[in-house]
Amino acid sequence: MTRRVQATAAGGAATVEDVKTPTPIRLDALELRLVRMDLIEPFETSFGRVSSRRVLLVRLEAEGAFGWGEVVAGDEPLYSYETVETAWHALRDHFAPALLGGRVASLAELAARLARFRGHPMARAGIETAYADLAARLRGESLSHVLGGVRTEVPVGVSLGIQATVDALLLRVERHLELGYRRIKLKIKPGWDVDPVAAVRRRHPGILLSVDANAAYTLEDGAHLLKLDEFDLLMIEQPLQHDDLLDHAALQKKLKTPLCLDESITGLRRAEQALAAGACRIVNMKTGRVGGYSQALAIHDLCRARGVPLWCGGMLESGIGRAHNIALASLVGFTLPGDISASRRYYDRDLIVPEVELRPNGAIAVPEAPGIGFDVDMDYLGAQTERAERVTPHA
Ligand code: OSB
Ligand code: MG
Repeated sequence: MTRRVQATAAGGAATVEDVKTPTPIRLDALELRLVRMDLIEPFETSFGRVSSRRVLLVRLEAEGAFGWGEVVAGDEPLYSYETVETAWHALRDHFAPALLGGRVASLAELAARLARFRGHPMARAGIETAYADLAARLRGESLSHVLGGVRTEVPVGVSLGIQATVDALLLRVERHLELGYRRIKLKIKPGWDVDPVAAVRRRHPGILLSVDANAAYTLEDGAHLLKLDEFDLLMIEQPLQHDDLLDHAALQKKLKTPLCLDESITGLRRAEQALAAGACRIVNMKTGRVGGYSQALAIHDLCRARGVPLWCGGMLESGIGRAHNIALASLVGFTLPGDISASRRYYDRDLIVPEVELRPNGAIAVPEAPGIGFDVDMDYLGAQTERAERVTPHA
């Protein structure tokens, strides 16, 4: 993996070839933890409703150092086919044995060791994110810096779930605008689309507003989706099937509003194909969905080279995944507000200290401390852990 970053925070020019540890390092152990996180209120999308979830955390140990990663898979295979259990299996039984006991010098080497395995992008990303945190800590640099980030704060928006009534939605839009969020994204599905969008747009004519269908429609609904063109939306995210490109391209031809793809962009090749086909004009980046930082950085560079707006999506992450998203969103190609909210948006208490906070200007500070830049609250983490296993090399 070779990549270029134009500017450093200091304003100079720098080239980031890869994410490297100072010297090749022996990977000693992988600790897996399933952690219970209760949401402040249920979050509903076109594919389901979640009020409590289990988060799979990965702690990679190497010669006395460690790094934290997060697997963004859910309890059920709804957003994608992965679950916390399939990721646990892939990590413990396949990825860890392929890595532990061996030395790696860079993210590219780590990715290469796993390249023969197919699929399981979220599990893969769990280990790549842990490695990047570890590498940054060993270098004594922030994760943002190691990834080639240039921003000191990242502008953010908020994703609002499907509500029982339009009034309940309007209340939540109001509340989050008051907090400073710079873009409102509404989850939509058949039966909850034009009316709530029209109501929010009527009440807030000037805001950045977008919608996300999580693949709830088909091209047959094209005429209905064209009605969304009148609301001056920033984008319509993943209206059609989760693995589709061509129907999205056909729909984009008829729509004025830019389409953004989330679920369909599963890696660099798919991103190239999506842009070549005209399937979207904006890309949502999720490190978990694309299989980790090696793919995420390559897609970032592609979008930047093509002038395609990019933003960082979210998956209801704990503070660990949230911290990774903040670091990634500090890269120059992330030109639109991300779905990276404050910890409080979803959780009463987070696994990190301090928790992620929103500035009144609707941005989140990019930490400067080494690695992800937050401490893990080991007491709370211990209290919330439902299962833990330390995987070491087979003798
Ligand atoms: O499609 O972006 C999505 C949450 C879970 C699964 C998929 C999505 C989402 C969100 C919430 O929209 C983003 C967040 O704030 O974490
Ligand atoms: Mg989405």
